[in-house]
Amino acid sequence: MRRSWINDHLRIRCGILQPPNGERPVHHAALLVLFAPCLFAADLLRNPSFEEAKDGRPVAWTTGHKWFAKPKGSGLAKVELDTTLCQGPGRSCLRITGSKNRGIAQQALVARPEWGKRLRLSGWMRLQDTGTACARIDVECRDKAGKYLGGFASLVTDWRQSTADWQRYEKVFELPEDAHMVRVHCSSDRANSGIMWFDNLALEPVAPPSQASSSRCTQSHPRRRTPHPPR
Ligand SMILES: [Ca+2]
Repeated sequence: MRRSWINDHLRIRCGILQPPNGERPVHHAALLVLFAPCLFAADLLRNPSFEEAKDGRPVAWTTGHKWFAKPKGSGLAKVELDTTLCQGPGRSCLRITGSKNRGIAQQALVARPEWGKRLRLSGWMRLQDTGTACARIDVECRDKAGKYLGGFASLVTDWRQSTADWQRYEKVFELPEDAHMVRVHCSSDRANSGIMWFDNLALEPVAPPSQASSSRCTQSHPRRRTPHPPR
């Protein structure tokens, strides 16, 4: 039934079917490209493309995590919205600008049974003059008691690239059984004085291996430890 509705919806969007309420069909193929992924994927993240802002800050993402400052006393890199460029459609992305320090933005989610245990993390990153520092997108989990369970997915840029255009990274991973709090970080992994950009993240449930038609894992380089607060 659902598949039939989706097929009809797409065919109306393409102008193949007439909509039942007399609404004019939309003929732009670009709209199909824009809307089709929304029909098949459910991003668990809020504001994954950094298009929602309040008081100039990205909605649903927190910054100012002083525990992340390294080296000690160096403060945090500036984490802000960049409205001068973005990856793909949209008008903004997340930017971390270092000043001999590193920075982080974080979003916390409470795990829900309907997600299942198999998830896909993906996102785009871009670099400018970051030296050997890497941009990262990480997932870490805690149980109900707040016990740290570890890092479970890390998307990391190549440390040999100091400047690089937008590149997409993706990894499929399993949530631990006791996962309750799931935190997603965008961060710079070490002190640098360059700029890192992040855009169009996604954290999506995927079917178990037996049902998945494709569950490729690419560009995953968990070279360094997932960042987490000192205990
Ligand atoms: Ca964006």
